[in-house]
Amino acid sequence: MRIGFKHSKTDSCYVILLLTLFIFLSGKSVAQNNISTNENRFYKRTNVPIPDSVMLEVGGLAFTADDKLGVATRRGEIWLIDDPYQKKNKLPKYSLFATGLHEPLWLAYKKGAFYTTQRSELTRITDTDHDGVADSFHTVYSWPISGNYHEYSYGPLILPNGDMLVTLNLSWVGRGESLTKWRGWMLKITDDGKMTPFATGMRSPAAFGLNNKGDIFLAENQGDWIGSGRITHLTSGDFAGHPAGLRWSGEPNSPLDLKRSSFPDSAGILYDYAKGKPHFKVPSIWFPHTVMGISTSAILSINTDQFGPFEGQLLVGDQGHSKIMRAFLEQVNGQYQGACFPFREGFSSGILRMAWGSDNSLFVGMTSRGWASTGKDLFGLQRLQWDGKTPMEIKAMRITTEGFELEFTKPVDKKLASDIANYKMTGFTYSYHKKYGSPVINSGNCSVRKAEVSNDGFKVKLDVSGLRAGYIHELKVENLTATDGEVILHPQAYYTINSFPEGSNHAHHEMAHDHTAAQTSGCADNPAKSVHEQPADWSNPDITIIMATKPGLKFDKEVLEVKAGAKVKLVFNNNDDMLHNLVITTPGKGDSVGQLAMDMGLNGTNAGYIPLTKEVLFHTCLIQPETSQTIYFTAPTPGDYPFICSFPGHSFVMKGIMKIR
Ligand SMILES: [Cu+2]
Repeated sequence: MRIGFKHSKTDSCYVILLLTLFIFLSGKSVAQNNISTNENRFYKRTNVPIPDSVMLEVGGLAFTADDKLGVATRRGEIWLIDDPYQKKNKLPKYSLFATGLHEPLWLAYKKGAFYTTQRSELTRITDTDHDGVADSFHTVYSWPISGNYHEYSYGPLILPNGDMLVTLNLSWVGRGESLTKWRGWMLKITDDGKMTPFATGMRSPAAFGLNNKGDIFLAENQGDWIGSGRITHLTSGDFAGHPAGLRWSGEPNSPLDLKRSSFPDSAGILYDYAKGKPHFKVPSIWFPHTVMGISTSAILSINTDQFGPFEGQLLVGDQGHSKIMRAFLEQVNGQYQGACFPFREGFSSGILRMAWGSDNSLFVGMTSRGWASTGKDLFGLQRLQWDGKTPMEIKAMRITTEGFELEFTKPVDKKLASDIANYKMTGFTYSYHKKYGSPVINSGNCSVRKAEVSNDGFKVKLDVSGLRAGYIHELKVENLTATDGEVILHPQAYYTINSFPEGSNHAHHEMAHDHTAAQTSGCADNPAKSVHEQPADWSNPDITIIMATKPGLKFDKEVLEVKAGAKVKLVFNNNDDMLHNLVITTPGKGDSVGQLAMDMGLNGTNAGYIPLTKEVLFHTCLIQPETSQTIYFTAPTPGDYPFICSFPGHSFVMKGIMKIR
């Protein structure tokens, strides 16, 4: 097969030209672009060229023993990439190793064989006659499927002893449901096909990985019962929070006997509800929705000092926001907790998988079809290389009896770092309920009362009041630089407290919290823009528009035609499996309103991601999956009015135009 490359050049002039064009075209994105440009000073990103004929929608990445990069695609292929580093040749060499697999979303390599999960089985794939093409597809273990589209399967993660872990997504029927056996579970499978149910409580467990101690961490995605993305430490018999998989906890080989029927529709906050329930695991680290991604997707441990100053930490990818976060974990009273930080943003498509090259560069495999991502490409393969320079970052954040200790990658300017005015901290958490997602609840400021810099300047001890167990603590540092004047690259961190260290003054630290105060997902403050009852002076609407969602993050209509001055009734049916809204903007302002919503951060969830701007004309609230909302408005003067879903990351694809004539 002849495999040709058209756009193979990753010429830096071309990249700079594109970047300049992008900045020019989207003034609002300049701040974000600066972050990406600054990150690039330390971690250089390059494209691994992909031949024109290959649709490399990456499902899985795995290096072979002879250092070829295996790539499983969502189209059911496995490609082998020879010299992905482009050391020997200007272009890497692609060869097709296997075809016809059923949506493999992972790839692993062990003792000369590839392993992947297809929808309904764990498969071992080998090239027994050594001609470079797979000829043996062996079913290691299989499980039933109902045919529901949401029954993705992931893995295997290969454990140090050679056993393998796979996870099975819940089916989606307006809520996460386990329609067939072991959906919502992590299963342990041996090479000879012996299966042991390992843990449950999963909803959409697209990724899991080992830290440098060999402990297992599971990444979850926001959904019903899951307020936000997170990583959770799992051992055998653990329950990670979504009750649907408990349908099978009565099976003879189930490692736990928690009953699904014991869950109320709304259970306060996860941390409190889990108290005293053995094996009910709370997240080790929450990744606050939209500020630290929207769909955690890949976990990889940094086990080298050749990738910057973060050895021992985890990298966590994000599909929807095309970025990578960094996680620092510590054990307090035997339980994992810690902080997450931004690491690198601006990848070309939605990140699903990451793999280490033999030279300690990071390969990042991407796909966005049907799921959308801030990276505009349909798929991609990129590579990150550390250039040996140390970025000024918060390297670690540890809890202490008084508050926190921050460790920096370089010595801090002592005068700036000892000024308590340069630290802002807020605590908040999420609701644990059968509804989809959660607003930010029980938000409360913490007060930083003292900041003490260590003699070598690498550490700052913060004395903080108002810390709460079961809460995420947002830290923002301002005006802080290294002694050499370098500005901190990512001045924020999110620390999840599950346990206070011995000797902490709990009574002093724990604020009373009021669970009944959980708000529902809000709407913006201006009710005139979101009228939910037919106005009293209308006898009838002039036009009724029924708008719905369709798969692939789309509205079902992209063009609406309405007469100026018409009384419009607009019914928005969210028949998708995630939260959406519908926002009509002033002419030409769809993208900028989308960007404003993206920048709302933690405040966004409670405002339904409706920015307070006159560029927003009319809107629905952010509505739950499988629900509907109707708004009434009078069509403005003639023009082309964009409509978007302003949920961060959706507006790039979920949009259309209302033509008023
Ligand atoms: Cu949306």
